[in-house]
Amino acid sequence: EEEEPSPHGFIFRSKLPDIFIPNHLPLTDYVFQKFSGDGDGDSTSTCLIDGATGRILTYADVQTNSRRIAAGMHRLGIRHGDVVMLLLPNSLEFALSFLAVAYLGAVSTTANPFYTQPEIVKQAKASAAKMIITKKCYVDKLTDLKNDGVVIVCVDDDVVSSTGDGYVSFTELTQADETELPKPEISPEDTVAMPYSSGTTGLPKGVMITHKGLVTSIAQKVDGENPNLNYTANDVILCFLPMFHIYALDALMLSAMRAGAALLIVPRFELNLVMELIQRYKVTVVPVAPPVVLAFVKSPETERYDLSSVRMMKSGAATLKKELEDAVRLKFPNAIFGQGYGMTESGTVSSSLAFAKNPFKTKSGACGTVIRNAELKVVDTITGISLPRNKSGEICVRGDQLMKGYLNDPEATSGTIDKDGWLHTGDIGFVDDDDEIFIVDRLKELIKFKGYQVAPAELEALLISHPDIDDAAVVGMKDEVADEVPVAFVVRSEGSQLTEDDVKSYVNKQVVHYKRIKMVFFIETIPKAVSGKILRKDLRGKLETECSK
Ligand code: 4UU
Repeated sequence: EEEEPSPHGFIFRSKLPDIFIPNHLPLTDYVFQKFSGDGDGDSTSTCLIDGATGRILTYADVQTNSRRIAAGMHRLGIRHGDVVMLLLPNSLEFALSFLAVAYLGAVSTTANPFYTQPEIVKQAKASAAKMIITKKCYVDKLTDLKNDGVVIVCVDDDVVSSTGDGYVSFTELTQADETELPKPEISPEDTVAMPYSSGTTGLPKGVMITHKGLVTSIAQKVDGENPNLNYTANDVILCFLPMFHIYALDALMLSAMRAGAALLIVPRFELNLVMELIQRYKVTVVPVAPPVVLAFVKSPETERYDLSSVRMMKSGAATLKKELEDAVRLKFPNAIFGQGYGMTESGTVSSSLAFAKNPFKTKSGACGTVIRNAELKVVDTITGISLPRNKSGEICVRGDQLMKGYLNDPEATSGTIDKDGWLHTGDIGFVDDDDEIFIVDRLKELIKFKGYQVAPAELEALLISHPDIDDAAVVGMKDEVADEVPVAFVVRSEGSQLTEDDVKSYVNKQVVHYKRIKMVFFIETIPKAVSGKILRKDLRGKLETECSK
């Protein structure tokens, strides 16, 4: 039976009813609402556990500490609207610093601490960061920024302040007096988080996520009588996914806090350590990305640990093969498994209703159902007309959870969010008869290595900067473990003897490990449309023929 589109076309909504979302509140007021005034939260309950040291912070501790840090940042000159870069691995300090910045009405720009110096400098300059919170082992990459007047704070430096080397100790912030914290007038439209993402095209850009956007995104998952993602005060949520990325920041850290759950923070994914922690802390929720699912499935050691406490396992950030999903279910017999699908620019787009308090039956391979208080449509990539169920097209999403825009880039913003408020994800998928979303392809140029973003344009710019390279293009090649790896097509300048190894070593030392080029193909010309756009489909096609040789 054919469905009739509304006058606005086919629009999909959650099966869960819309709820009231208090997105007029500043982020920290909303996140800790249960722990203020007549809220029913228990401030002595565990908020954060440091998996590395076993240190525990209660909800009261987290609020006090982050307000002190905010007062300390204020004393060092950070004001409403200023940008602070968090260059930290997953840690208590990451969480506290993020909240401190939010209390001030300032903006956290988050970055991978493994970034190379040029990658960090680019983001710090583009975002006009005034302060960087980091660890001593990374300060060598920050010398130029420090010389330019950026305040560098080290979380593991116990020497209090400016003892000659010019770095500030984090203890100077944590020992500040929280009664000195000013009460800035925070507007719901103020940016609070600014991760970098390349979106559908081009170089990484600052994604301006507002208080209203984040509050909405969190509420869409964990609020309401029947929350879509049923985190409770009894949950211990494992966090090894990187906190600088929107998935962990929004769907783990802040959502856990809103629900009053405990977040067990792990600096990085190490399978046996993670299983040991699950057993020791009786972890109930394990958010993962596909490569982690693969690690669990392949490990013969899962049986050595008691993983029976896990009741929920959610995968996101990249495509998960159905066979892998089916295989991991067997290893976590007490866990509901499902996916979430999201994007830096949009927060969570969809989440499995298997995680709802009153769950729905769901299918393996689905990425969930569109989040509540939002709209989703699937549009024909050529005509832009919205499509009915079971027809593939570009997924578009609308709602208060979307980013405000890209920093200083109105063109990229209007190329992503159209005049009617629809964000075009650059993902190809469809909605089935049960409202479940399936992602089948990617329209945008983004490459995802184990769920990490690799922007082809960034690597192409580096390649073209080589004197022996006339032109270049980078595309993703399918890979068993990483899902996709970046490979380059290179046009050598006339007479050049440049080798594959030359190209790789030139680029790879300038970028973080997952952006490293894995293969180089020398060609005569890069196929381009008349507009100058690289015809990536043609190159991917070439790859298939090259690799089957
Ligand atoms: C196939 O990866 C993310 C965000 C993930 C996320 C966020 C909140 C997951 C669950 C959640 O609750 O962001 P980015 O910006 O790094 O990458 C976005 C892109 C998507 O456009 C899509 O191409 O990553 C891909 N992607 C997925 N692909 C994300 N999730 C999925 C998925 N299946 N489940």
